Amino acid sequence: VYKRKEKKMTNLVLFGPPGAGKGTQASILKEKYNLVHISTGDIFRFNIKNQTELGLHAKSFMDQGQLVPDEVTIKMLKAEVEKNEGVNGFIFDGFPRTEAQAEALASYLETIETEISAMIALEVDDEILVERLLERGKTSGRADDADVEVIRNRIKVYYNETAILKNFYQKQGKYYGVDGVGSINEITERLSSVIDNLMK
Ligand code: B4P
Repeated sequence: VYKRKEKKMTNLVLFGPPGAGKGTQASILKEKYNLVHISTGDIFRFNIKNQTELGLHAKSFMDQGQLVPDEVTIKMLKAEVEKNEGVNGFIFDGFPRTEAQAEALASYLETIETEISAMIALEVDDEILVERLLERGKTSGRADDADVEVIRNRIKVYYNETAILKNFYQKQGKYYGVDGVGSINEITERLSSVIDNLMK
């Protein structure tokens, strides 16, 4: 059984299309607020690098810009949360990405007597996303950043399967949209003003 901290946890979903800056901001915010950063994309890439069974399975989807199947992703996410008992809270980056993932996350957090505090979405226009990802593709070695068709497919998958999660959290009064265009510092400031209010 997961041992939760006595104090109320702060659990954030950092949301937005591919290339919106979720990973970039989560790395900064985890230090600033002492939260544990869980990036499903990073965990998949770690497994691909180490050629685990999970990695080989995930790679076939990721290289095409498709989502990895929910059952695999949900199981992996729970295991990751369980590794981190007694923490102040989590920043979920790249998860949930489907309604099934959002529902599974809510039920799971309920079993450990906590919940999502807020979904904070980075809003960035598609053309800027494509530019950022192609730029990263020059050095990242990521197959899913190298090809403009794969990038467009990732954005399409986002609108078809992931964007709907805005409603899921909005209905619960937990949705906050933030302008994701500007310098990395400016965006950290925008996100921080939402988080500071939540933590008051
Ligand atoms: P992710 O790893 O989540 O990748 P992402 O969408 O590219 O990320 P992000 O928004 O974090 O971008 P970043 O900050 O790096 O997913 C990759 C794949 O994994 C998915 O396509 C899917 O196949 C699979 N996957 C992951 N989670 C899954 C799930 N839950 N279910 C199923 N499948 C899943 O920023 C991008 C670039 O922009 C960087 O180069 C950065 O330097 C730059 N940048 C950031 N902020 C900037 C700014 N303010 N100005 C200019 N550039 C900026």
